[in-house]
Amino acid sequence: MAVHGRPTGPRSVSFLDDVLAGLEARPRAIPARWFYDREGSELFEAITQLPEYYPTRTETAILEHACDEMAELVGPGRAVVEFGAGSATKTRILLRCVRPAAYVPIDISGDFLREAAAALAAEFPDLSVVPFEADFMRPLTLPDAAMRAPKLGFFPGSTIGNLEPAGAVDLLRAMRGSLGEGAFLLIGADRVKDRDVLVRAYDDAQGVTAAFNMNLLARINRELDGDVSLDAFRHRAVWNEDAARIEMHLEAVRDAGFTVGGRRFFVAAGETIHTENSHKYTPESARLLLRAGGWEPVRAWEDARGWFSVILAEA
Ligand code: AVJ
Repeated sequence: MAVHGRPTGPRSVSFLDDVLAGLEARPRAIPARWFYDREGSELFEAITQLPEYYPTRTETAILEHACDEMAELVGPGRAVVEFGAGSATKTRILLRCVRPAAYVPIDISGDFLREAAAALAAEFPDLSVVPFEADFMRPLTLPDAAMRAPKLGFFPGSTIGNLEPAGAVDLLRAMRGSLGEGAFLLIGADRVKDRDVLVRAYDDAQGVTAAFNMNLLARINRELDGDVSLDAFRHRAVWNEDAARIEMHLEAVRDAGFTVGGRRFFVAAGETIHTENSHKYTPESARLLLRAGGWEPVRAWEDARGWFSVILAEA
């Protein structure tokens, strides 16, 4: 499989733009953020329950285990700013320990965000919950209500791993800018480990991850007036050793011609559409990445197998 980067430049705003540009590019690649429509979010939720998908349960256990120590290191009265609002269980663990003054979940999906925020506000009556609908991949100004307290950024799930190093550094710097002086960042980083463990986590026996990947094609058909034959493609998960990342691709099992948004495309048998990178880190590479992004690591926690880590860093 080719090793490649994506051209940099302004982030396109629409699903259609990203799909058309991605199908035209060589190698073909569509940004992973488009996985998460309602079906995709449900499939991801199912992935987190799979026996092979260790990250969610491992990170949750680390948080449960280290939460009091984390709270002690960051101190009381902070505003917890979560980048993404999809980690209900982990958020609750953190909020119970840290007892912050405010909780600011940031997500581009406003409906989901407001639902999640309302549920949390009901459970934590003393907490000021301030949902903020925004694309956190861009620099942002936090809502006034959260501006007074010092911040604790929370970015679990190793979602940082979806970005290539340059993009990850940009995001960390943007977070540093929005969280301000004296901020902490608590971030999940999945570890480099045995290749078979990694591949199985992204190519499970029940085919849930395959369905998650294939849903991107189904979504293209649903939303972009596409006529892609789903049976012309199959899910592939490969470990790219040089880049230290799992790549997901949709591979054409036969020549496939289709129309999307009125444009005609042809994918030859064996060609792939690259749909996701999930970078994995060593303790050293994670530290280096954080420092390049303007954050000084303070402490790191890991599970007994060293499969996942949660790192606390300081602005
Ligand atoms: C939500 C980006 C952390 O990379 O492990 C799970 C997404 N993709 N299975 C990951 C995902 C395939 C997940 N992140």
